Amino acid sequence: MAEEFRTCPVTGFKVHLPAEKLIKVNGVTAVVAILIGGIMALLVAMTRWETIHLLSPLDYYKFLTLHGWNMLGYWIIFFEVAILYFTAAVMLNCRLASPKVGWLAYILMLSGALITNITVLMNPAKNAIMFTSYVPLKADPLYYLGVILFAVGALTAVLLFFATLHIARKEKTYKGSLPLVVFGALTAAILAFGTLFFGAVALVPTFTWSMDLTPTWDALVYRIIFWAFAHSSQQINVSAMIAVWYLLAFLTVGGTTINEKFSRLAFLLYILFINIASAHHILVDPGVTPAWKIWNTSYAMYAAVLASMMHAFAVPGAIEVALRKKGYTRGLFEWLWKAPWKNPAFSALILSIITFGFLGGITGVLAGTEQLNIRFHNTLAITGHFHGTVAAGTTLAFMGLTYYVLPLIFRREVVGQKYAVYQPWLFGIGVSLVAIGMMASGLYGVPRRHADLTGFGGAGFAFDYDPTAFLWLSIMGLGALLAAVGGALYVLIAVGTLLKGKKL
Ligand code: HEM
Ligand SMILES: [Cu+2]
Repeated sequence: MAEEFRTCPVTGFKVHLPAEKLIKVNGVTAVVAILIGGIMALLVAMTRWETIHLLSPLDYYKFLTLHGWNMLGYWIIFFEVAILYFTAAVMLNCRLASPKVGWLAYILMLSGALITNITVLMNPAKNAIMFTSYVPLKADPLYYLGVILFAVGALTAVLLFFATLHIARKEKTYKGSLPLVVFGALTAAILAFGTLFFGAVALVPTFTWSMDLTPTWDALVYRIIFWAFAHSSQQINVSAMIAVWYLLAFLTVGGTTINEKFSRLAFLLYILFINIASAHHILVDPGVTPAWKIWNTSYAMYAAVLASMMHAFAVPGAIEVALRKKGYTRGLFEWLWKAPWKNPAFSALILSIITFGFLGGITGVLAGTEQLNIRFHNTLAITGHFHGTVAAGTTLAFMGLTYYVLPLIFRREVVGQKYAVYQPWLFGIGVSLVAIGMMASGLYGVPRRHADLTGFGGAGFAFDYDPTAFLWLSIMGLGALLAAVGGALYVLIAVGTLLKGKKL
């Protein structure tokens, strides 16, 4: 079956053509999802910007639900499936275990995504319950069915990744131990496996309850199980993002980690500790004891945070060593000034590291502390935190990788390179302002998920905000406009390259 492969002239990888097709289709779907999610982002942000206050409450909740699902669900996970196939098949010169199963996974995920999107659009009054789907909010059964189909599809893709690794090992398609990037993807896949198990425990009974087949959930128990699923799923994103950091350090400047064991140990810490740290989501819930919460969000959480800090040394270290080897050795920082800043993949990588660490990471450690959590809980500050981690960090890393996927997998020259140079900066600075504006206004008491900040929907009570809160909301709004330009540029460049890029 030699005709099923081609050899990449740049990297020398043996590329399995059916795997390549699946990487393409999952990647394109991810870009469509970020387009939809991005339009919704702008609408929602223009509503939270109090001076503009664009949407009615119903439209706000409709678009907020769709923004959450299309960004955190579909953009991120379709892209991750493409990464899994790329690491297991392409990077190991192996055939994908079963392309048919890959297509099945894709069809399940796509139909699930469409079903959930359509149920929210058609009947927002009932179905705009946001992706946390907290009981006793009860959507139409189709909403949950869509979520379950999507999750089963993602699980199928993860199993296909494992099967492909098994073949690669059996047929000895690579030498030595698993490359670090593949090891990172494997970490993500292992976490995904456990995560999707808890996803099933949370959502299948909710689905049967929505059809009145089973009794109601205890809301407290639901939240505990839901977060065992939804927090761990963020850890998949972190692991995948960091695998991409190592990959981009190599692709952009030829950097490899100074100490393989150190980096592998850091991935291992995620597997061991990150799942327990989910308790930061239930710190204000009654039901679990303070002692357990404090143990969990202190010791267990710090073991996981340590892992991120190890990577945060290893990746810039790899970049520095590689650039010094190229001769940039003057002073402490010549390597940094002479780095390939015009390469959008490089600037996206650096912005991803900075935003993830400084905006997302630090605020996460603060908000996840028992004693401080009450200041953050259900305020816009939480939304600010995860726009630092996943909206800025993970998204920027995936955007950066796209600039290599286009020539290497789609085999087309990237169009609009002149604009591509600015794309990560526009998006990165924009989302950073969004995150900072959200965090600051949240600490002045601005709630998250609220369309009517001052009137509270006529609920009959008032809250006097410090006027500074509104200033920060404006900064969030201006950041949203900037991020929208950067996001639109990304979609334009990606789609433009697919349609018009010169064939390589
Ligand atoms: C153009 C860039 C973006 C802007 C301007 C933006 C803006 C917003 C705003 C204003 C909210 C509503 C907060 C509230 O009212 O409670 C929100 C929520 C959210 N955003 Fe974004 N966002 C952007 C990108 C992203 C990305 C890339 C992701 C994920 C990868 C993401 C994930 C989420 C999630 C999960 C929520 C919470 C939804 C909920 O509460 O159910 N956003 N975003
Ligand atoms: Cu969490």
